Amino acid sequence: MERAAIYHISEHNYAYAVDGDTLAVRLRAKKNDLERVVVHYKNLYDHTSRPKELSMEKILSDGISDLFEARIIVKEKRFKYYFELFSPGERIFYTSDGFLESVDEKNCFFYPYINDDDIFRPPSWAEGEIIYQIFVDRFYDGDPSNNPPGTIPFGTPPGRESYYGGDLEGVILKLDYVAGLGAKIIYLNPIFLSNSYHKYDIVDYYSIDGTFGKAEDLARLVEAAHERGMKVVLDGVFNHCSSSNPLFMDVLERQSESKYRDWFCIKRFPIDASGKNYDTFAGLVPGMPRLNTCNPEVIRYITDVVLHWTKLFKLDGWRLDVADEVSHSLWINLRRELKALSPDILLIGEIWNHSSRWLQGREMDTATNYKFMRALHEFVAGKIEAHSFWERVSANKMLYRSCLYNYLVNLVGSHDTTRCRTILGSDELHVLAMAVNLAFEGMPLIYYGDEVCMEGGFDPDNRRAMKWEDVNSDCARRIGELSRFRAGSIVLKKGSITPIEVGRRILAFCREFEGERIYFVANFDGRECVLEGPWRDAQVKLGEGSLEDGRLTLESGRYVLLGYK
Ligand code: ARE
Repeated sequence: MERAAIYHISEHNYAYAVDGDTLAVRLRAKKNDLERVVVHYKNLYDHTSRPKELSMEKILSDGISDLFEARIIVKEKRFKYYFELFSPGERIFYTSDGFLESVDEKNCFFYPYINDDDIFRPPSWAEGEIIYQIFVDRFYDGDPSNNPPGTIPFGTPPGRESYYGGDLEGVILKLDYVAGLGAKIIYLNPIFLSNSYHKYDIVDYYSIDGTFGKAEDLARLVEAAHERGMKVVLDGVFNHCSSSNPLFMDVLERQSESKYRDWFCIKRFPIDASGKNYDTFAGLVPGMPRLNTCNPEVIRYITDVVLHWTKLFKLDGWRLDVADEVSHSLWINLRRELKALSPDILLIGEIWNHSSRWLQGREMDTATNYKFMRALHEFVAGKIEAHSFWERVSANKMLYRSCLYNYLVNLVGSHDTTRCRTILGSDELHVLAMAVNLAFEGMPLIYYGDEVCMEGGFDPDNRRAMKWEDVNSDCARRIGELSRFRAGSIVLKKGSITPIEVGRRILAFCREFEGERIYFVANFDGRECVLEGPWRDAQVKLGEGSLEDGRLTLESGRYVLLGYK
């Protein structure tokens, strides 16, 4: 037994409350080292009865380790527990005092008490649902009267400060199109008053930018979305504001005499708008002075902004910009007050790397899963094979609580990345990548235009105006039929996922929910494949494969969904 590889700690993602009396416990070990893991557990204050025991399930395996999980129930909500590990020819107890041949109660791990606010549940309405991301200026110009001077026509290549006239009225007019994709959630890039086209530098948090419309337009948009059973998520940019925001302008004018001097990250005075002596977004953009999100006054101000818009328009969620640089104290306060107002609101953190620090139940409900995007792009581009893709996915999942697996926001691209279609180089590969995401566990995000195979290089070219002329293309048809299927499938939205390794360039997995199974198989192999798998007596539900005597014939560049009844 490789004891040095054995790991458990009674907190974070290794011991977490899943219900008032139910604790999930996890143990990590070297891959294939342990034959069995048993957890012995009982009420912390029970000093007489024998502990209960439960075999732990191996839930994940990456290239080097296995992760075991079990859910133990103690009605008194107070837990003490230890593990019994079995490998060929060896059995040992693993306790808070290390490896022991025999266990005394004082050696146990302890989880003293499950308080209600220890239980972390993202809002159930969002589980597995499709998010459609709209960069408003580039989507549809529903009201030309609000177009700023110099607005350019759709189809013109974007510059660094281009305006196309897209607006909230345009989103309203295209709601049926978005609903037709099966998207439950509409995520709008920033819409508050800003001097830039992208509006990630807010001048006034209490005004809708006039080039997008008025507050009543947002009200109509939310109402129209709700009438279609859809939800609206706004983009909250609170890590920084614009250097033209009156809050910062006051500091520029009054310097250290300003009452807002501690609302920003000022290194020393004097400061000037060139970025001298103050911190900014990424430390690189003078026009985006960083807010001091540890300051209680800033926390109050931002929390009030979010409460204001949420209450006014019955918003369903917020995507929180640069979430990993804003203080935890701000997010903790914001979640507490926002969930008190609207318990089912969805909080999505924009985080590009490992994000479980923000997913402990006191801050975000979920986060962008760019690690999934990178693994998928590398697989599709042939840089890694299927086995490595699954190892990357599993290693990433080990960092998160199981309750998050159908909530992580999986994406093939966004307004911050080169378009997926451009990275992968062909409609065929792009459609397959979109199909993988739409069949995968998690909340699949469709960045506007990706569903019609739009191209685009790095920012700003990845924000070209929507190509409405392509919405009836073959690419759009194939992606649309799968997104609609997913939207109607409880298995794809709420099911588990199990990799099926049937080829180096084949991505295949089983989705299962309450006994119902759907298999997804995508052929990236460059040639037709005939594949044997666990789908023996299934039928083709969607896609372009054929199944005979359990053998699946799938052309290269095609995917298939297999299922029963
Ligand atoms: C644009 C150009 C820049 C140029 C700048 C000049 O992209 O190259 O220097 O203009 O002004 C917004 C606009 C961008 C604009 C940017 C700065 O949308 O067009 O840049 O403001 O003015 C990191 C952050 C992540 C952030 C990305 C961009 O962690 O939060 O960088 N994403 C959000 C929004 C952006 C927005 C901002 C933040 C600023 O989604 O749209 O940009 O509010 C690795 C790192 C990540 C890093 C990622 C991308 O993966 O691990 O941390 O993300 O690369 O750089």
